[in-house]
Amino acid sequence: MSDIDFKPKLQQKTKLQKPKLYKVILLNDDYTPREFVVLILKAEFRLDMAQAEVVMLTAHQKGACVISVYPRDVAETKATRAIDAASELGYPLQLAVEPE
Ligand code: TYC
Repeated sequence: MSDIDFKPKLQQKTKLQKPKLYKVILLNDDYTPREFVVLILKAEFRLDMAQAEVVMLTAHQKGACVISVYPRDVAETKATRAIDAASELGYPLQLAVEPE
């Protein structure tokens, strides 16, 4: 008789966790030019012109607008890059990252 064990192994019980998603939120201010906000939304967050204008105007009128959701490291990197690009030009643009 063969020594090979064909019995099924114990089922793995550990369930894979769904990766948590984080919102990147655009915050309004009185100084950053609208055109620059639209530019950042297109370049960093890959929004098209129409989406970028809606998000920018919503933040402008309501104070804040969710841009999109991402895994934590992507959300933080994108928010930081947007803030840094604005800051280099002297604009006070701020973005927040929050769990979904
Ligand atoms: N409120 C700015 C202005 O009137 C434009 C602006 C919109 C700035 C959205 C930030 O998240 C923002 N120039």
